[in-house]
Amino acid sequence: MTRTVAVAIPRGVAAGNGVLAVAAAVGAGQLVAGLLAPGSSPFLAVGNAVIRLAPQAVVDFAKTTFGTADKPVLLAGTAVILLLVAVGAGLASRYVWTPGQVVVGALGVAGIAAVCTAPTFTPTDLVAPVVAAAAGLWVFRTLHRIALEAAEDPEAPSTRGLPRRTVLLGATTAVGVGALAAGGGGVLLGRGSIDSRAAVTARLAAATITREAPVPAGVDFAAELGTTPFLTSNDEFYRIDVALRVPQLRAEDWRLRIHGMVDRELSLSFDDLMARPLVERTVTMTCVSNEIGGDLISTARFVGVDLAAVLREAGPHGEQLFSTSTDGWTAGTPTDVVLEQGRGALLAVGMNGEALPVEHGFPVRMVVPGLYGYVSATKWVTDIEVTTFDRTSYWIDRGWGVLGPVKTECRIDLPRSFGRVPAGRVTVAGIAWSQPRGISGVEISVDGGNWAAAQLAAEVGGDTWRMWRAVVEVAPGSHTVRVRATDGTGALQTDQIADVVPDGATGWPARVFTAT
Ligand SMILES: Nc1nc2c(c(=O)[nH]1)N[C@H]1C(S)=C(S)[C@@H](COP(=O)(O)O)O[C@H]1N2
Ligand SMILES: [Mo]
Repeated sequence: MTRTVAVAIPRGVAAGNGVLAVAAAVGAGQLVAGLLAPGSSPFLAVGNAVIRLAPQAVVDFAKTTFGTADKPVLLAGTAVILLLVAVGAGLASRYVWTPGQVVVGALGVAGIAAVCTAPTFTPTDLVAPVVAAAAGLWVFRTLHRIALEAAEDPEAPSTRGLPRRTVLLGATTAVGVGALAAGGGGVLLGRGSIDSRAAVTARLAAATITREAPVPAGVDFAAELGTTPFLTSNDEFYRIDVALRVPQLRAEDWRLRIHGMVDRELSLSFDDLMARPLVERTVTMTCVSNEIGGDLISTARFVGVDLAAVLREAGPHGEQLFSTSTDGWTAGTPTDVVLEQGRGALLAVGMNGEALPVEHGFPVRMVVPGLYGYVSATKWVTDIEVTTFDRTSYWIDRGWGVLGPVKTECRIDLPRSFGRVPAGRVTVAGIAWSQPRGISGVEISVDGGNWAAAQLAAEVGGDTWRMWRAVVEVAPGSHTVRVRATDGTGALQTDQIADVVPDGATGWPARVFTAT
């Protein structure tokens, strides 16, 4: 009786293939992320997702054990897990390539999922994890074929004429060197702005800043109800931009030119900006594309220079401030709004105690409370031309409204959409906003019944959102809760339903839930 023994790749080589395939994926992802957007690195995204999803106990353990090094330690932990999975993928494929390929593919999907679910996701962020997954799959498949051929007969010539063993050695070396070079290159590409950002963060920590009062207690119900926290962390802050490549600037190289219909042209360096009075302002930013119930709204403590003061020095005579970012994006802001007494527009350099994150406009962006971002919040801003409204900016050319004032709106966070809650006393909670007018009241109605006042959280100011909550009595069954807000001037939020195009959605939000 004859028996054919299947050829197996030696264990060490098989494990090495798994590691090299995953290294190639990580390296390629890092390189593309370095070129396009540092935040789209699939490795970092997986690491951040691990941190986001990790049980609180693990995060607390890391914090108390490693202090401020908790993040690098969690990332290193992610790397170790990745390494073990990679070894497993290689070992699973000693005979045929499929099992390992499935594991490498699953890692690729995890990378894509982690990038997509990052709060700062924009579609171009997809490029890096997709390239990473493709690189991993291709390298695994290729190395597997070469290794299997070499295992069959190491000395036999390959298609290229060299002994198969030599081809295997060459291929693994090439992949290893390539992965390291790509990964290292990717890290280096983002280095300039990363170093510059760290320097700005340090300068801000030492700078004299006119601070606002600390955020008072009772501004949100995050601790009790798990609802939206008053301040949004930089990682969680919504993000909108159209840049194919996130501009990676250095503060040292930055200049802002203010020109056009002005008495005196100004050209400011970053040092010029830092030499001016720095103020802190807590602002809720909103995107005009935020649907009813959407999450394109966040709040941060910005630090920067008063934009109106800078502008008055230039002596503006045109109705529009046409601002341009280094990526070519443009916005048009009404001059009178920026100059309005108490409006508080900023050339912002800091966000929640750090320099602006690269994705949020490092080193300098505009922030104008009360205007949607598309007409005011230019990131990576380097040019402001005072002009008329004849010149049209990026989103105006695409059919959006010219003025862009924020509309009074609210959102229901609790109960969760189509959530199930025990019948009886049910907590309804959410957010309302109407920058810069503020919120003076929120009412809720269950199943079309009377409107009842919700309890408002402590108020910070007109430029920020305000949290609200209410308790309602409901019988078992399906219910609809509806909410409406009143702004600081006493005007009730409109019930007219409007689409986000051209100047912001309106309508009273409703939510259906089931009491059991
Ligand atoms: N350079 C640049 N700045 C930009 C944009 C952009 O696409 N490019 N988008 C604007 C829009 S539409 C909004 S809502 C805000 C979002 O700012 P954020 O990404 O920091 O949340 O930035 C504004 N500034
Ligand atoms: Mo926006």
